Amino acid sequence: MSTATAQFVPKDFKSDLKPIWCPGCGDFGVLTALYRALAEIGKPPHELAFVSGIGCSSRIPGYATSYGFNAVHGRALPISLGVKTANPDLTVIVASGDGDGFSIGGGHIPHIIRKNPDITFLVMDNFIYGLTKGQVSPTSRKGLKTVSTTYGSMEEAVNPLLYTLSYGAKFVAQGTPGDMKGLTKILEEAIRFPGFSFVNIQSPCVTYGEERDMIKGQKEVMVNLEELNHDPSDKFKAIEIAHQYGDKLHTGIFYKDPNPGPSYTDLLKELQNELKPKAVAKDKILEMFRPRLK
Ligand SMILES: Cc1ncc(C[n+]2csc(CCOP(=O)(O)OP(=O)(O)O)c2C)c(N)n1
Ligand code: SF4
Ligand SMILES: [Mg+2]
Repeated sequence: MSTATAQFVPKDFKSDLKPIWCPGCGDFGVLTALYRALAEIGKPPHELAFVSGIGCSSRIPGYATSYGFNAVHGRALPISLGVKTANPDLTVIVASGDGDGFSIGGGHIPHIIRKNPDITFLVMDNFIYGLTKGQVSPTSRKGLKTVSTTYGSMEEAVNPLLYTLSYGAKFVAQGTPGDMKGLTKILEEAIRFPGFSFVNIQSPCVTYGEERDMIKGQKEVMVNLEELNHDPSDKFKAIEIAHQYGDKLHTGIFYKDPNPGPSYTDLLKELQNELKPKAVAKDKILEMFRPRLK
């Protein structure tokens, strides 16, 4: 699937800023996989934009050589839509966390999915609020004791795979830095997908996470979807497998629409081209307002 050019190497996408994540944080692996995937894709850094919210995972735009916007908590998706609309030729990648993406930012998910812009949404799912020192997150398992749930969480966890699949996302995948080769391949395919793509990345928080979610624990429950002979065009099977989120760690592409059709970005371009001949020339715009200014 790769159309790699020899033009770029992973370090071309690395910024001069040194990550300040805790040693061993899963986000280091995610960042490396991203650099590798971007080198494979071969688009130059000035044609890329990273957008994020707030969280450890949301630091990614600072660590990439590209356009970047470290925005406010939970608002990466609408801001990324603005970026993509202003410049549809940019490859836009959103870096988010389980808190940023599914808690404060959760309300944006159904709407970005139904719009289907050509944007890639990456969630570093570590089942916890890392940056703010270990509070319960929407993907934390019921019963988890944290600084904010002293007696154990009493809520059911959000299932990011089921959530996005049932809202109609056309590309849904899951990866982990515990399988770097697999994660790089998934990221490459997600970025190349011509529409909204979502990748849930189980990226361990080594400081506040549970032992079972560290790479060693992940390996005990990791199942490769390709080895299961899962057909990524089978949405119903994808939904069935997604129910095992939290118990098993399935890696690979759950669902990829074989006929994705035009994205919101394509439709906007089409409309703009159609309206262009009727558009008022820039130097005539003031004339339109003058009668009202009198
Ligand atoms: C409006 C607002 N509310 C709360 C916060 C505090 N806050 C910053 S990051 C964060 C959660 C981060 O968790 P997650 O998105 O899972 O990222 P992680 O650090 O785990 O990668 C919270 C609650 C904030 N910055 N802004
Ligand atoms: S607190 Fe957790 S998520 Fe944040 S940098 Fe440290 S290990 Fe990573
Ligand atoms: Mg988190």
